[in-house]
Amino acid sequence: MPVLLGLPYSPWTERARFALDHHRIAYRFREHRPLLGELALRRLAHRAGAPKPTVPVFVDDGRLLFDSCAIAAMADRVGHGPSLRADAPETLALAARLEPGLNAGRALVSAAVLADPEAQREAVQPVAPGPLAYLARPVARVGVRFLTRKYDADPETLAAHLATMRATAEGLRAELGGRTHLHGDTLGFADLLAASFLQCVSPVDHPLIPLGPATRRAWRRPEIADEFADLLAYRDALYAARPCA
Ligand SMILES: N[C@@H](CCC(=O)N[C@@H](CS)C(=O)NCC(=O)O)C(=O)O
Repeated sequence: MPVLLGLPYSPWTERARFALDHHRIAYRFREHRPLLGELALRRLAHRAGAPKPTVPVFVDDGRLLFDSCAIAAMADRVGHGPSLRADAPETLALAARLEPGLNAGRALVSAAVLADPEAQREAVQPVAPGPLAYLARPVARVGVRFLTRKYDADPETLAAHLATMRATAEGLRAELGGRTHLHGDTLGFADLLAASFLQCVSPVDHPLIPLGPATRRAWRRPEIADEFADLLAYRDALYAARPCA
């Protein structure tokens, strides 16, 4: 069976997963561990000629797909049900427009986790359960610092990141124009791209993306969450209809 290697809480992983589930493609989810899994991820990226060792990675019979948009486009080709138009030029253009907003979101989530010992405890809980999680908090800090370096997320520029997020959300609002879907009348990968960005504005409440209370706080940007409540409602409606594998 194909494997999706990813981070359950990562918006890039989740949008690929949503597309696979939409098309009812069977796969096994394997969790990537930042830092610990870096070497294995680099080896896979090297084998695939991928520009960066990132997740999600879809592994099917030795064939590797290293990008959420590529995974969604593959799902469109081989899956069941209506196409998400993942490789339509307007979808790819939106992905490029949203990426700076997502990167800014990742930088702000990382900064929030670094500032919150409880969020660090929740981050290491799966590998160090119970009281051990308190002792293992430095591991979470090392992991988050590793990711901030890897993605060049400079914590000195938090205000600029917030401005990038606000501008991205404003662009999205204009493009959505109060409708239920971005491009056309049906769900498209464009909507899943939007949802992935909005995850960093305020996280969705869905059983597939379980977040502890402190982690949930770290993912919410109180400075802009209320301002974009309309976009969050649009996102929540997409998730109310999200198929689960
Ligand atoms: N263009 C890629 C970007 C994926 C990406 O940035 N992934 C990050 C998500 S935080 C990642 O792999 N982080 C974990 C790591 O680097 O170990 C996609 O859409 O799949």
